[in-house]
Amino acid sequence: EHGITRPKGYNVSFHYNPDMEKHHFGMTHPMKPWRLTLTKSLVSAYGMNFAMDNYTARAATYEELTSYHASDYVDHLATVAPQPQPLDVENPNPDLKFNLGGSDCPLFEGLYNYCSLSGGASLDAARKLCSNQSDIAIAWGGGLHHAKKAEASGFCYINDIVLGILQLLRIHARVLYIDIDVHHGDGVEEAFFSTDRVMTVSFHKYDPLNFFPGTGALEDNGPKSEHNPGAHHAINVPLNDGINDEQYKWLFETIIQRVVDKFRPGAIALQCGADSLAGDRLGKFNLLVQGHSSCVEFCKKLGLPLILFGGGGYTPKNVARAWAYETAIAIGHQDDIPSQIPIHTPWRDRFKIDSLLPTIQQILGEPRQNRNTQKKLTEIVQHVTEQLRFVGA
Ligand code: ZLV
Ligand code: CA
Ligand code: ZN
Repeated sequence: EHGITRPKGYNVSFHYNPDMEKHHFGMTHPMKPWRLTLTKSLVSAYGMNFAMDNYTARAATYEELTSYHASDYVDHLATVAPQPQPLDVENPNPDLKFNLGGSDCPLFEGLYNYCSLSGGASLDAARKLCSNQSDIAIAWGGGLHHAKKAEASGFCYINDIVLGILQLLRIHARVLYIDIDVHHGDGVEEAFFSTDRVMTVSFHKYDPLNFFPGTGALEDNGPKSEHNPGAHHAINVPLNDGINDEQYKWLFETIIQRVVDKFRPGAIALQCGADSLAGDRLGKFNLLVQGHSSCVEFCKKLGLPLILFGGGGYTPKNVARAWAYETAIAIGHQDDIPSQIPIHTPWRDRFKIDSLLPTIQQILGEPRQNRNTQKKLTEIVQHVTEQLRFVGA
């Protein structure tokens, strides 16, 4: 007996397609679709599937993909031949059409299928919220926030988040987008740059010359022209290496509460990129699953329709822990699931440590130096508060 029961009068849907993991970006590429299998295996081992509606996501159609993306770009994605692996060492980034085929966005076998499955899951999740069949809809295979209208970028080809938000905008006057991936959510910010119906808030490491994508400064808040409705509707929270749970939770809750009070969204889209966790292969923060997931818990408590997307996350065992624990929060079982990874979990040995919520010492030994001062964090909150004076709903 697992004891994981369905929350009464509250519906959570889980949108996933196991075919996503059949796709490989290449041996040395940090993006590992297999992390989704590891996540699903942990979610199932805890018996969480008994407390949710589980859907095998379908592939998004051409018409759905072109509801945001340029048709010549989608046509190219659908027909382009996979490039030989590995890349030519002499010329790793040859003439890139739509930024495809370089080392960040390789052309692998089945790419179009992979993109359509990620988009299909996010669209299904958004539609479950629109039809009131779900209170929280989860799409861990989505969250690919760098993809542009006619260009691939940073491991992202199709912006499933934009597709999902466009669905939410059919029902809701205003949608709040929040992004806790360690990278700036530039693609989503750009898509809704000129509208006051979507407010975007990204928390990220900001180091323009050394960290991808280099955008997302505190002062970048949307179009500079006051006549453009999108002015003041982009919020950026630039951070340095080593931020901890306590600081992140304080920043997140202070900023999001003020944003919600002023903007009054009808729904929230939360990108839960797990590369902001301590021990990530690309990220350099000191967040534990507890700090990361406190963002999900806070958003849930706001009581608005909520869609949870995946995103980055390059140490699969940590990604699976975070997204499984965040699934537990969605169904309200975070306090009654065992703190040990269940013994029958497939690939249990991949987790290395038995605990679902390891300490910073277990993950890193010594935590990374924290380069965020309280003074800087206070300045950020002050700047955001000033921006919000221009936002009224
Ligand atoms: O987590 O990449 O730095 C959402 C997400 O936000 C770059 N790319 C660009 C700019 C110059 N290039 C470097 C090219 C690197 C190509 C291969 C790697 C291979 C091994 C290890 C690390 C990387 C890598 N690439 C690290 N950072 C990059 C970024 C892209 C980051 C995308 C984050 C995506 C899913
Ligand atoms: Ca972010
Ligand atoms: Zn990322």
